[in-house]
Amino acid sequence: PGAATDRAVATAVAQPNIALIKYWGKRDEELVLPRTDSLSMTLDIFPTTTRVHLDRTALHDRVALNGASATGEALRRIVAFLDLVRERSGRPERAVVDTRNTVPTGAGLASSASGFAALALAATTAYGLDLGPVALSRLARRGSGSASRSVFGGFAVWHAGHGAGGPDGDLASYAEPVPAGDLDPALVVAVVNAGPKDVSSRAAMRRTVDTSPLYGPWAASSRDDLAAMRTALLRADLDAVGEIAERNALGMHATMLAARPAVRYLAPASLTVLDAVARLRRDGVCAYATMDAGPNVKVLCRRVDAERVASVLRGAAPGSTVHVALPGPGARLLDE
Ligand code: 2P0
Repeated sequence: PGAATDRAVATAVAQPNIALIKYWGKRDEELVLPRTDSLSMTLDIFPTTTRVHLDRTALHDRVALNGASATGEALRRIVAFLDLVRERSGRPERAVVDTRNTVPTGAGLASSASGFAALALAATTAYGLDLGPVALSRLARRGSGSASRSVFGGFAVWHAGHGAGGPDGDLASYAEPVPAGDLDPALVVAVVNAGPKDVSSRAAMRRTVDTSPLYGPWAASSRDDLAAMRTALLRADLDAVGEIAERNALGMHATMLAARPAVRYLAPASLTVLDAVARLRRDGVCAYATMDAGPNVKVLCRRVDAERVASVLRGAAPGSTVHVALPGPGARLLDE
């Protein structure tokens, strides 16, 4: 162990990503292997900052989320992730984790993506592992699937990989940057409700895969959407990017609505925002919506139109909070 390893402390920052081609459905729950490839844009807003330090004398990990002790499922997932890092590093120490989100947790705003990307980088560094970005992405995936993409800035594709599970499945499933042309996009985030969701995305995607007759057709069309999306990104054709993203997201929500019982994240205010986006398009503005496991709506548009789009959305859904995001950086370390 060198000096860096002996320090046994690290702080990392990561930002959420919003998928333009969605991840919805696992083929292996334990390894977090998805059924389809997905593609996202990492945002420049809502950072999560996570500090990990090793405590040689502690018998248990201690985790603070926004200053409060983590308990239950949140604690269990973080400890399970630290166990993976301990196994790989061969260091048995327990850790003290302090993580701060600037985004509402569990509201479909990708807090688990920024959270596990930041934790993966801080924890591997504190435990003396020096993983490259692809290996880091593969590890972050084990915490939360979408975290694999927040390791990278800009646009990233997460490969579903191949194989049912096991070491081969694990090795082949990671994210990497996607080549894009000269796009100048913004994502306008309309937070219509910042409260936590009733059904976790983990449970909702399981129910969708198990019971929705629309799941198979959506997964098949999502493969075509991904190929078309790669072409649209290379051509920097924002209208095509938006059109593909919107149909992929609404298709994903259709699979959930057809699940038994249905999972419905769309709220009345979500539909109001979707109507406003359709009106913007009729007025000649390039604007397309995407939605995740929550009622909030994210609108892809040109950077020059972002303030106009934001003010239209504020007017359409007066109770909402609207943020403008640009493509942001991947996970990085802060100086201690
Ligand atoms: C996505 N979502 O691609 C999709 C679209 C929500 C809707 O990734 O079970 O928190 O931890 O792997 O990553 C949310 O799912 O789920 C998500 P787990 P995760 O962004």
